[in-house]
Amino acid sequence: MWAPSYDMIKRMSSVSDHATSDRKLHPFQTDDTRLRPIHDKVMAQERLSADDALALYRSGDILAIGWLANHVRERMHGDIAYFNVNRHINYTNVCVAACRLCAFGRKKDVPGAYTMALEEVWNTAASGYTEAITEFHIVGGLHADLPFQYYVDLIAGLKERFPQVHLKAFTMVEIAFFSKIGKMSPREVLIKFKEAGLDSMPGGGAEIFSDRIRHIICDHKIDGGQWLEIARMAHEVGLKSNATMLYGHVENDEDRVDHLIKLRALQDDTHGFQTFIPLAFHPENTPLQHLHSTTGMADLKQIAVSRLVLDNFPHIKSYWQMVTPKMAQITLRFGADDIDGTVVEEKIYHDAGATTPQMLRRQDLIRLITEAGRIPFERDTMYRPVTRTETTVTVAV
Ligand code: V47
Repeated sequence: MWAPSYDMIKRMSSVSDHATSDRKLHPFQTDDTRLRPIHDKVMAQERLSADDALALYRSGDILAIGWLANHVRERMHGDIAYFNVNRHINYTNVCVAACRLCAFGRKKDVPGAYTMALEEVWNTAASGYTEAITEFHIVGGLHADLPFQYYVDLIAGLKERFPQVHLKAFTMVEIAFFSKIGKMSPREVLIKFKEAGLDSMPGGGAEIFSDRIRHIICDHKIDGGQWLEIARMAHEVGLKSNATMLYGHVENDEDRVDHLIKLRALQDDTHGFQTFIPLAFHPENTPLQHLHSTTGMADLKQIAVSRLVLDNFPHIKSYWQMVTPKMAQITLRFGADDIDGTVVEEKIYHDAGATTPQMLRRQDLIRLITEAGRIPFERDTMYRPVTRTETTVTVAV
């Protein structure tokens, strides 16, 4: 995987007025004695335990936790903050699963249900943004009637029409579903998609691995063990993926710790995860709409704890659509090194009441990052640098 060298990070840091890499580390301060041994481990680059993770969740000293996460983030990435120019495509919202966490899925034939013909997928891919896109992020509902070939053609057709664009498509949950429809193993499905042009996979559908919580929020989805098993297979067949965690609903601290530790263990085995993305639950228009939205404190802490516990994940993404652009900007000082991309069209959170804009322009992302005192780094999906001139876009390989 391409990654900026330490020298490159230093060089880039020294060209920004806002960047702060050369400053002296200000001292760690806390009045929470539970954080002292965690500080010592972080400085010694020792792995944090599940108990350490619990202590972090239970501490109110957000500035001390942020200090620690920021220290690790700067050790890994200096002042660089990544973003990309991408477009989301949700090919259908028809879904057999009826998850309580979701406001996006619809039963077939109800008002608002849609399924794109392949021609519409091509048109959507080409619409809505003037700058060259480097990634399509493609996910959809679990549609009982679409044939397996639809998905193969969708990938192959996009690759043929947009050969320069990286195709990051289908969650582990979709792969499990397609394997039933196509009557083949998940591994065979992954290989078929890879042959058709699939480049990597997004991190969705992981939710929270705990069975107790999955029964409440998404009882028709594959279980946590199956999600991890399919992620392992994807990595084994040579597909990188992301991982997510949905937080801020009915889970507790232990459930979140369990989720992070399971991801970390799989990553030790495969090194196939690129980025971890904590997703703040949006309750509106879901069967769980009596729950509250997450608070700023919970969002900041989740990013920071993720950075500290997932020591083997290269990147922690603060998805601006989820936590708002303003909060995503602040998280760049609390452990996040990536704020995702232009997105262009977002349906999953907007159906669940998100009030964020549908898209940000490349310039907006750059401004958010620069004003956070970080160095904007346009990446492709594999974190390689993207350079643009007036007429071309080039990815360094
Ligand atoms: O899996 C669904 C979540 C996920 C709601 O890999 C909800 O780069 C909050 O995975 N409130 C899909 N969350 C989005 C996703 C993602 C997004 C951006 C980047 C990447 C990446 C992945 O959204 C679902 C589910 O966990 N979700 N409904 C809701 N009401």
